[in-house]
Amino acid sequence: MASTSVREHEALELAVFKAKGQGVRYSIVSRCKEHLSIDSMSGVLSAKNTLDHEDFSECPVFVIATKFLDNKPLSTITKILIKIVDINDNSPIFDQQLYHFNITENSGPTRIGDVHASDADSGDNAKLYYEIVGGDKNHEFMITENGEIETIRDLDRETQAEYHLIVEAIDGGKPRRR
Ligand SMILES: [Ca+2]
Ligand SMILES: [Ca+2]
Ligand SMILES: [Ca+2]
Repeated sequence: MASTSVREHEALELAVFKAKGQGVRYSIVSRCKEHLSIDSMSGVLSAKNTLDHEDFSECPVFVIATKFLDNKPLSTITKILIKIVDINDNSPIFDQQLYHFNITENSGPTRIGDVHASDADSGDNAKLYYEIVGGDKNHEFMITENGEIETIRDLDRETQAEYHLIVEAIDGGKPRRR
């Protein structure tokens, strides 16, 4: 099957279909039909900017060419596969806005809890990294690539009883989104 690719959300001419004969009209059948258009006269197939990789990563399209001979329709069908290339158009979103964790003082390096974000894109555009960007001025905490927050050393309740850490999730796209 012929195939072509297009970046999501980009209006673009994809292909031109030409069937033999006079007065041929073109139409398409596809599950992403509303995000495509075909010029019934010229056979030019285009993507609309609504084509969304997060809905369809690829999309088979049947192109039907029809002409009339003695008032009888004659049709021929050809197929093209449209691959929709992901762009980094979604930022990571945390499952919760606020996480609460408790920890006992003087417990040494300890895992205190997990945070988790998700990203609607694919591949590197959805690969997430976590960073503590605030609330840790004495560098007492770290976060792993899986979002596990750990203490690096003993915490002392009498010195500080509560921490408000700010964690950011960053994806691996270009440019990266947070
Ligand atoms: Ca999208
Ligand atoms: Ca992303
Ligand atoms: Ca995307």
